[in-house]
Amino acid sequence: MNRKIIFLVLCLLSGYIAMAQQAEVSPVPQNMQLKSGHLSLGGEVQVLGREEADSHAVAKLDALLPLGDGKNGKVDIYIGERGDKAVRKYAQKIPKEAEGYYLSVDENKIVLAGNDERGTFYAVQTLAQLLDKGVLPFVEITDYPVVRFRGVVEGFYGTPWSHEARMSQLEFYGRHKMNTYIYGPKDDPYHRTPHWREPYPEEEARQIAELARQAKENAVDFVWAIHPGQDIKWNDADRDLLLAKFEKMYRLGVRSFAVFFDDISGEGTNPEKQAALLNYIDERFIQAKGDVTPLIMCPTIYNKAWNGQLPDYLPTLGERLNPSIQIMWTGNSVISDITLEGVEWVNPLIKRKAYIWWNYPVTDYIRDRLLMGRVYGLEKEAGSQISGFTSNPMEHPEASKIAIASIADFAWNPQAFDSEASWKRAVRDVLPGDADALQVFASHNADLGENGHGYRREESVEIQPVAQRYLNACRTAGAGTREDALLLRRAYADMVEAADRLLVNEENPALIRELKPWLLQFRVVGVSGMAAIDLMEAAEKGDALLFEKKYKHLRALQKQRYLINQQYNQNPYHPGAVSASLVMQPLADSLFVLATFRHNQATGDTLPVVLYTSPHKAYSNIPQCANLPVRVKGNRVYLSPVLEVVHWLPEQYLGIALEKNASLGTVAMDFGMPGAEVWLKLEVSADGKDWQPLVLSADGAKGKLKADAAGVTARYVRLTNTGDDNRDVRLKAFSVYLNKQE
Ligand code: BEU
Repeated sequence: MNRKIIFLVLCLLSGYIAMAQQAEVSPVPQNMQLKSGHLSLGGEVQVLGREEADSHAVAKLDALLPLGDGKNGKVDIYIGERGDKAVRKYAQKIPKEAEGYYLSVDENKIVLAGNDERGTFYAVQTLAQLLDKGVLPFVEITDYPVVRFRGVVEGFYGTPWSHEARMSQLEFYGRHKMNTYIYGPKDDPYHRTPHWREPYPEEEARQIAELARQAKENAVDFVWAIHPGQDIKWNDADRDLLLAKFEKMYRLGVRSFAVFFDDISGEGTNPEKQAALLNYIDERFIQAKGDVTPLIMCPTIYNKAWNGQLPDYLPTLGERLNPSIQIMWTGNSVISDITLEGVEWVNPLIKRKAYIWWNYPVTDYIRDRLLMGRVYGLEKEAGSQISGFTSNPMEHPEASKIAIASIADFAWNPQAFDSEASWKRAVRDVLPGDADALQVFASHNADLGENGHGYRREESVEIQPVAQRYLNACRTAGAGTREDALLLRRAYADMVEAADRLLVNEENPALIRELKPWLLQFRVVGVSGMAAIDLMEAAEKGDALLFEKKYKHLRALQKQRYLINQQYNQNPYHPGAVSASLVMQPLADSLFVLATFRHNQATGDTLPVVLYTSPHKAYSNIPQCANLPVRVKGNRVYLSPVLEVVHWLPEQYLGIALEKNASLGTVAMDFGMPGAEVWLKLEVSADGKDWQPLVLSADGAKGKLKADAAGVTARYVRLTNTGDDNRDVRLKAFSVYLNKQE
């Protein structure tokens, strides 16, 4: 072969490879064959079938296409659903699965053929991803989703998403081939007790109608959920009020409905009554309307760990609920991975495939955190054994999109799901211009820290082995290697750079607003890390002047961290913003402690090594409460509240173990029920062995409790269920006020 020919072949090949690399489609199609060659859409484009095809798909297609100038020849686009005239010729190629589609691009035509309307819409979405500056690769795709219902359940406690955020989410779901958005924010009073029986005020009603329209345009079912269980009366009056509310929502344009019975106690938990009500709604409303999608319900026992509390509950639902009603399920526990073993356990009990309510990336039980890491812990094999997969997100809608995009990828094609690649693609999708900076931030803001559910995530994965090695070396040999110090310095510097860039990013202002407290904290951790390595090296060299300078800097940075925590994100549950808390922040703290200790030993100085963290622990043998973080605000030491109902068995106790004996003030508690002082006993102890009772009394009419512990010095404070009954309570508050004199 002469040189010219080789050069030509190489050019063609590299052009083809470049095109093939660009032709990345997410979710990954079931079958995609890229061919050599490409089609330029610069010329005249004729769309055939637009009258019969799904109107939303046609609208998206029109928005996509440049108007032809006739220069590049003619391209025909055939669009439509199975049976439509324009695509009849391709009937054999269209997959039979719901929402499936066939797409092909060749020299002079494009085929977008759906098995149904959503299929056509998704064919256009795929086309949009393939299209790069008016050029398409030659390709043939047959594609369909494995999980039937894919999307998001806005089901968290805390500030509900804004209307604008929801509008943006619905467009995002359409692009990512998600077909479901379930509206169920716990803090919307018209969704839940106390106002579920009442219609929405005018403005909220208008917004819901707008969301229903936006959902339709983006091929998403807008599912409106009601949460009546905490105060429902099992009578005709409440049943009719619930139906009347559904009817009102129907008139606003809602065509999909759900009823939630999660996190309730008392009468409402009765499975026979729940099933009877749901079947009634199903028959009289859902099926009777004719244009409403299958009813969805969230059970009271929504995870395997709770099955023992009411063993008849799930089989009763399985037996009695009409087969078309979907049953939601969070997995083996409230917050858990989704495994094949787990869904194979529940499916026979409920006599249908579970509809997953995945509690990720929700942060309502750890509100000082962001979960921006990669999505993992979803077993591919579970995909075909579930009917739906919805993600419960963070109250930060833009930041949640990173996890949501990966969940869309998993649910569409679990076998092809590549967690790492999907994560990086999602980061690029959310912030293309500063994706590298956001990737750095996301990789260090992923773990949940200690929490009541015990769920954890990997964080700072690439640098973690270096951090570990460096710290070990400092501990054992007094110093780490230069190479490791350099790698760590670079990683901390990357954090600072990423924070600086993101803080002034203007590409996605909504995202930056959400991230701001964590970006500020992230930056401080980055600077602290670099200063901590300097401090360690100063201690190693015995350079007292440099040590003192760096020590002061680190103390100032620790104070900044503390102040950000006191100033930003001041929710009443878990105030503040914690960042890079699994690897990078603990490394900076450990180096600070180690270096200061060494310096003090060598010089006889007594520089304090106190960190601004809570040294106190939960003290409980109730499984739901044993790992609760203990927080400090001023002189108040308190347990993180629990969102779920807490099942408190006789003789089980709940309390706080202080770091050391302290002089106490008052103890204040709230279990969301009156009369708890009758079956509870409050005690304090200095050593955890000898206990002294305190007088417990009701604090006002609302079920709060208090005890005066002035003059008592103790380390342990506990409350025990002294009755014979299991108690279902809400752990809203358990606070020990320390004596201000201390
Ligand atoms: C996540 O903290 C979370 C857990 C549950 N208590 C609630 N219900 C279900 O998971 C079914 C959910 O609303 C809440 O966001």
